[in-house]
Amino acid sequence: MATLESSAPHQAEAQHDLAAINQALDESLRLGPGCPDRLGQAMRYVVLGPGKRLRPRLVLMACRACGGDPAAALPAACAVEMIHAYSLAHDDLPAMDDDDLRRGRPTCHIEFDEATAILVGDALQARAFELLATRVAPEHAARCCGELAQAAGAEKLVGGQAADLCGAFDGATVDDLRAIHARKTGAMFIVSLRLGGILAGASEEQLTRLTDYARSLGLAFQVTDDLLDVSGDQQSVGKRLGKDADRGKLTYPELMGVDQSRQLVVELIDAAAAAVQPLGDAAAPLVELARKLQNRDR
Ligand code: GRG
Repeated sequence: MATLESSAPHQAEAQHDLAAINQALDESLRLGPGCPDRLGQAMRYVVLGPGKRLRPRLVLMACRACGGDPAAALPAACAVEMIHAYSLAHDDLPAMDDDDLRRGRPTCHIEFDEATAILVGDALQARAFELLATRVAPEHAARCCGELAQAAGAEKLVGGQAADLCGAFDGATVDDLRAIHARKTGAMFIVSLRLGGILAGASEEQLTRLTDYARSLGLAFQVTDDLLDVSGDQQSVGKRLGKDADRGKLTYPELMGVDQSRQLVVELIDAAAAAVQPLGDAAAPLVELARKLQNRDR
């Protein structure tokens, strides 16, 4: 079974990053006395649950790839994970995907209640921007806030979710699906890489390379997400397609078939690797992570 954990030679670095991210998330969610206990507990439940921390890891890796100090990027790493975690908690709500399980545990509105799950999202968004505004180097703070706001806003994450929920997919093409996922999934990958680069003082050319990497990686991630749900036998394909069809959702395997979807992942991972190759040895962990994503099982 393949996970996204790194193997040698970058395993120690990956484990160090993961531990640093988890500790920073924990510390940044110790909220003051004004925060009601139940709200604080729910925020911690949503963020500190057993996620892969892929986006915050990408922040640190991009920072290192551009010669920066990853410790200085930790607040940005926490900020993107908080936005991601809020989006999952809201996506799980009855008004959206109506899911009972997330990260192997009851979703926030099941464990707590719907109003709390909504407020958790509101509070996590605010906390994410507070971290960026107050904890990263002042000369980069405004740009980081602006880029994260763009990625999380109506033209990207929220817009992609809204388009997905519309479900007017009769006659939709792979390009239509890509356009939704570029907003719903891709934008948060792109901003993760860009924040890491910005905090390392990366050049515009380096930022463009990180952006190209993230665009391909984000799409590959989405296609593998669809493929994970259909891996196994045709019966499970039918189940997943039936479920998504009920919800008016489209998947890559449904539109292109399983084999072509797998081929698309291979091409996207190659494109991601090629985008950061010119950054040299420092970008090797990004290439390694992309290759692992190709074979991920969760
Ligand atoms: C509610 C504004 C709003 C947006 C929701 C991200 C999203 C938009 C919905 C999630 C639906 C989904 C399952 C998309 C597939 C790709 C994806 C984002 C999977 C979850 O990300 P992981 O696998 O999760 O990185 P962990 O739990 O590991 O952090």
